[in-house]
Amino acid sequence: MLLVRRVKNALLKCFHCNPTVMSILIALIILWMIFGSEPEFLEVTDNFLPFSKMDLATGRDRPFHPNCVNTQNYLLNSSYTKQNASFVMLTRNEELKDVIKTIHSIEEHFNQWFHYPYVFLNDQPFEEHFKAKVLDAAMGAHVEFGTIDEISWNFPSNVKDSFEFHNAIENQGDRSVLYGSMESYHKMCRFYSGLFYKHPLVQKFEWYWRLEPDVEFFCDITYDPFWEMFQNDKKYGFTIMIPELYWTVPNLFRHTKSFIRQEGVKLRSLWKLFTKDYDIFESDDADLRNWINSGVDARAKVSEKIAIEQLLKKGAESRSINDDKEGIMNLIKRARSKKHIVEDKFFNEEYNLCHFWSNFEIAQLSVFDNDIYNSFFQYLEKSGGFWKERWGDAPVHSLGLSLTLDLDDVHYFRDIGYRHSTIRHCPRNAVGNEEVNYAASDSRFERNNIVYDEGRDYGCGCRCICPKSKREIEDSVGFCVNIWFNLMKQHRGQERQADVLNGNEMEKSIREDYLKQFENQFF
Ligand SMILES: Nc1nc2c(ncn2[C@@H]2O[C@H](COP(=O)(O)OP(=O)(O)OP(=O)(O)O)[C@@H](O)[C@H]2O)c(=O)[nH]1
Ligand SMILES: *[C@@H]1O[C@H](CO)[C@@H](O)[C@H](O)[C@H]1NC(C)=O
Ligand SMILES: *[C@@H]1O[C@H](CO)[C@@H](O)[C@H](O)[C@H]1NC(C)=O
Ligand SMILES: [Mg+2]
Repeated sequence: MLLVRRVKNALLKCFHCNPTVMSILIALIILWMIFGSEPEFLEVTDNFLPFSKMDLATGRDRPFHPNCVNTQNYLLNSSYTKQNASFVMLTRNEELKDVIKTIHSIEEHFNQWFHYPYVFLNDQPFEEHFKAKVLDAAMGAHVEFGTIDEISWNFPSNVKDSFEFHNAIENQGDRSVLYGSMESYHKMCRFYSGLFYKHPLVQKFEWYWRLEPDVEFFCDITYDPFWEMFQNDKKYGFTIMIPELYWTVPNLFRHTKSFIRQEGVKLRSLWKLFTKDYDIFESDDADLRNWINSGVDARAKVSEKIAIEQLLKKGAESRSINDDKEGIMNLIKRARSKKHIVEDKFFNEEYNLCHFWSNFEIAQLSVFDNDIYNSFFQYLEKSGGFWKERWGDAPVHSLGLSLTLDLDDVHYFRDIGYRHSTIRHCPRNAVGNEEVNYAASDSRFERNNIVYDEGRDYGCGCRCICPKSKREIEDSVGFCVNIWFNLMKQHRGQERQADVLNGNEMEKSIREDYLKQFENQFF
């Protein structure tokens, strides 16, 4: 409430108002702060329906099957071929309980029918007890346990013993960057960013499905996602896409752009998903030039400037500010707003912070194990961002993938209900999904008297049981899904160019309108 007090003091100084007017104003300001301001990424959509109730299927990407599949028949289809694939999980001995939870969930909802093998990786050797319990839970699926060598796990020796290294990690703790002060977390992100796919046990396969301890699957996956991806020319699949916390990656995009320039990389259409096209705003006002990124921003920001300008002018003339709530609101809004990532605004591009949430991934190893991605990782490693900042493997993967993949190479597994930590995606069931019988492969997976959520329009889930308590990520942080959907609705290659806006003209016309509106009030 410091802000309120500051505004109040400022107002008292500027305008000699009486306390009643002041109280009303303060009350309005508080109401506005509670109801009027949602962080940008929480705005769901300007569409009428929440995303979770919309049909997001497009000609370019849709769930592989609109409904549950009869898995017994599916497996008998003579064209079906089991893929060269495995699950991959990095974990620690002490996470055994959570590892078992994950295995139970994926076995029950998918692997009881498909029997894909597992690869477990650790920077320490796995204990015998851990191995025995995991083998038991995996129900006969093949399991491999691997240790990660020191070179792959640790930072290079010239880095890891340096003062700068320890200082940087400590400093991120002081600044409360999420997980920034945990050295092991930095190692984990670096390993997943550029090294997991080099591990000899992972290299034995063409495809992988990444798992983590304590994740949960809510729906049955009654077909083979590897096979369907192969059949449909998809190379990378995700189930949750969200924006990254800005302070974990302030320089990631800048380094990515330098890499692109240095190597002369030809960007692919997936790049569009992660970069904000913004319009070029030409104006004599340097502040406006820095604040404005698009035509949509422009009108709002210019109006805001004019409202503030008029407010201050009236203050100077000692007139009543009673009728100028708009000016006050704008003054506060400007004081509260965060500057855009100006450093990243070169070549008309800015990272929108969206990324595929990489704790779930189904992909071909070659999307990472190729010359471009490998040298991208080496370049990032040299920049020091894995320790100077706390780059997550998710934004690194996403930006790196867009150097080699097109939008059409990526698949949204919207039908896979999934939870990791407190974030979850759970689709509405497909209409008629209960008509396809569930057939357990083993008595451990028998189900009795389970009532599944009713099928709904545009539902794509198979026998999902969605927890009621938590919010659907498509609706609570739908900003990235919206960008995905809008791109996938377009035809291949149909891309928008930056517009050049005449800021001075716009300002002049908005000012005229604004003044006219006041004249109308007075007469
Ligand atoms: N072997 C090993 N595995 C690790 C280490 N740090 C993280 N991991 C694994 O890497 C994955 C992600 O790490 P977490 O620390 O859980 O990160 P997170 O899931 O983003 O964060 P939480 O929401 O706090 O769980 C998990 O599968 C961990 O088991 C480590 O030092 N050694
Ligand atoms: C077998 O699979 C092919 C390709 O996936 C599909 O086109 C065909 O309809 C399937 N056949 C049956 C009987 O389901
Ligand atoms: C699976 O893929 C790996 C990596 O490409 C290869 O070395 C291996 O021979 C393949 N295995 C099978 C059974 O095709
Ligand atoms: Mg975790």
